[in-house]
Amino acid sequence: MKMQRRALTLALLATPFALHAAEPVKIGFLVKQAEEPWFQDEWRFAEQAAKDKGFTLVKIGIPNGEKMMAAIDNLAAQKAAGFVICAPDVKLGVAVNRAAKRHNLKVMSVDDQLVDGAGKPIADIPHMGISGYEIGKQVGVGLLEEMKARGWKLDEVGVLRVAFDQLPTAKDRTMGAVDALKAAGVPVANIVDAPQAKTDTESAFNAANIAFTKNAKFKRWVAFGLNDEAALGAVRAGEGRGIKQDAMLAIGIGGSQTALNEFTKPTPTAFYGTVLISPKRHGYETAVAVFEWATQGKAPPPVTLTSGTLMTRKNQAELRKQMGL
Ligand code: FCA
Repeated sequence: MKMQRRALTLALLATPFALHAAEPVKIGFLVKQAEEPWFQDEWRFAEQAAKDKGFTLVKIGIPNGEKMMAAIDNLAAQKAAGFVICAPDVKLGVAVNRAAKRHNLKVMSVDDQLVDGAGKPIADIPHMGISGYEIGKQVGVGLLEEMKARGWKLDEVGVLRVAFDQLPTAKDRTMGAVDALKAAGVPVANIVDAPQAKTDTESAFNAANIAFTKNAKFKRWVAFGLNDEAALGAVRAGEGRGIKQDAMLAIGIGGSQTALNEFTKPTPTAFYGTVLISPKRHGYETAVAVFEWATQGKAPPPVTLTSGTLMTRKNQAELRKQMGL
């Protein structure tokens, strides 16, 4: 009797372990723009998390709503336990939440917080993003300092805001920069909005070109947008019109390869700096959070906002090292 019970106990103990060993937990990581270096970096750190914690990461690019829904179904078919998502449109929030619940998948958003039909953040989807407004202010302050160093008069400089206002974090970021510039005395009349159709370099380039054409009276410019690609598009558009490094200054947000490529060019371009944010935290921590939520029932905090630091050619190597990048 005693022996039998012991055998039974051993068998019970062994079963879950055997199942676990045979099939590692799968966690999805869905991003809207897989070709963008920032998202490549997030994936890289999420892979690191998967290796460290012993789960399998399933990476899927979701450039539109249709691909996004197909990806969620695909994860369910693969028996994934949950996923991290940066959706192609934050207004798809309700659809994401419904699909996740239907398939019993844990879901957490990264970078872009999902909203409901009324534009309100969906409270039961945990989120990790950047503190957009604060980081935007850092962009503005960085521009002000360099304008001062160059002896530019605030009222003679055009301010190009590459805008993507349908994405709340993009609006927060760029308005933070605008507010910092306004607070320092930049005239409101000098601020030019350049709405971009998508959040990539080409769209920013097109938007900036139109804005430069319409505002030829400004001989000097500062520019920014929601990310490095937006700032870079403005820089390239300026170069095309003869507004070069001595007449233009741009600061991006990100600090991934898009920015590093500019910094390693032998001659400085108008891409003066970027606010470095952490793809390591966003990739690694969100993947671990969903894994632990699915396997241990430990729900992630509702909202985590990460900070940034101004990075230029001068401090890039040191700063990236400090952040473990
Ligand atoms: C958004 C942007 C990305 C990146 C990320 C942190 O998703 O589109 O470029 O800045 O936030």
